[in-house]
Amino acid sequence: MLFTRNDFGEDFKWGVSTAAYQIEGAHNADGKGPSIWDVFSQRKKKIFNNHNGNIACDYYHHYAEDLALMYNLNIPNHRFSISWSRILPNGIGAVNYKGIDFYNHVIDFCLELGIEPWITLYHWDLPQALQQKGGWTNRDVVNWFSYFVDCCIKNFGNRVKYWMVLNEPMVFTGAGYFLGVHAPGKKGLSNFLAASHHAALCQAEGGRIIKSLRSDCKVGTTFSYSHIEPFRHYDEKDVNAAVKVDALLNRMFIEPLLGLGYPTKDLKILERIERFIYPHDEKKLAFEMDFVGLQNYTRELVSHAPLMPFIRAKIIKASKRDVDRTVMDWEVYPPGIYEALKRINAYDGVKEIIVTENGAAFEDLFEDGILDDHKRVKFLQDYIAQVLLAKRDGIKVGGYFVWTFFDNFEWAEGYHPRFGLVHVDFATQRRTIKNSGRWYSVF
Ligand code: IFM
Repeated sequence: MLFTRNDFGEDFKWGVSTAAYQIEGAHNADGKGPSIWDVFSQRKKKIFNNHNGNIACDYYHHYAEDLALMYNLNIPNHRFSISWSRILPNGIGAVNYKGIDFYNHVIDFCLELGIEPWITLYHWDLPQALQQKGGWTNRDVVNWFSYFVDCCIKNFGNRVKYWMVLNEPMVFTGAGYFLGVHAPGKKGLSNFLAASHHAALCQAEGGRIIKSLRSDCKVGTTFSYSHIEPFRHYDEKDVNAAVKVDALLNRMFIEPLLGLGYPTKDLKILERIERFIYPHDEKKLAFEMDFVGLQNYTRELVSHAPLMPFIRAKIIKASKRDVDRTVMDWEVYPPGIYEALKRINAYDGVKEIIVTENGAAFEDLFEDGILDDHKRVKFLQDYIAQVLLAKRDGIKVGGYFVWTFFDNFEWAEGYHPRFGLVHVDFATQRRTIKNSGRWYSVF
């Protein structure tokens, strides 16, 4: 290994990321209302082996031991999300003070241990009560979300400095409202475009609300972002297909935020979003964030696909190519994170980039009580080396968070993919530090 944490400088933020539904469990405890994931995961055949997040890592009851473990692993920053329906069971209206207490305990204990809390406001678990009114496809979501943001900042903003508005809007709108493979399981272009426009409005409005209530907070929002290449560089059709997929997967949410509007020139079908746009929306979509969260795992190769509806392009899976890949069938491609950082850095208006997620799921095996996850160690070393290269090349990258602290509920894939630095035995809730966790704590 050719670097240590010191090479990144004292101000560089090292951390781990998690999300409420993936770890907390206690799905109906102490007045929590149901979220779209509570409901979706009860539907048959939606999730690998019909798993659900009812118990997950039971972090709701184990957070103190888990944060102590994080402290022992020398992890100074913890990114986590707030379950909207835990603090507002109906999405708006009455506050559940037991839910507020839970996050107060988590925040206070983090601070006591010297761990900086970084909060994501929305990591995919919309209150079911709001889904019954159309969820993200209903423009009222901008008001509902504003109410939630206001409630979070008023309760926690005095102790939490770092806030992220949304987690990967392209994934929750694409998988949840176009493909129907994530909650709430809706499909179709109209649902997707409506949900996307409202999410884009919320990402900017959320930023404005945070800053207006606490000008001392640092505000960002996160984007999934994969380096994209044509499958055959010499084939003009593949080159054009790659441009379209890049517009959809990488540019659709960051560009309106930066005041550039939706990338309709490179993906004509996006013009249909216009029917959800009201006068003056373009201005409302823009907001100057203090930082942008990059969530990068892989690169995508794209080929022309004349039969693919709307986009005429498809992603060639890693398993169809002769490349190293993870349990998610994502190619291991460390230079991709450098390319993603470089590209985001090139936008005017991006002040700082934090890698808010990067990591890998591999088959983890115990041998004599030791979990030697050498593939994950190498993955992290190779990706972090690229982050260092980017920093040395003048790219404004200010932090790196591993996805994720401990094995947890991986959405439609259930508990099968394990991304953690810490192994969780879901039958006993026993935590075991993997070699990657040991490495991350000392390098
Ligand atoms: O588990 C997810 C997380 O919730 C969002 N980003 C990608 C991770 C791995 O799939």
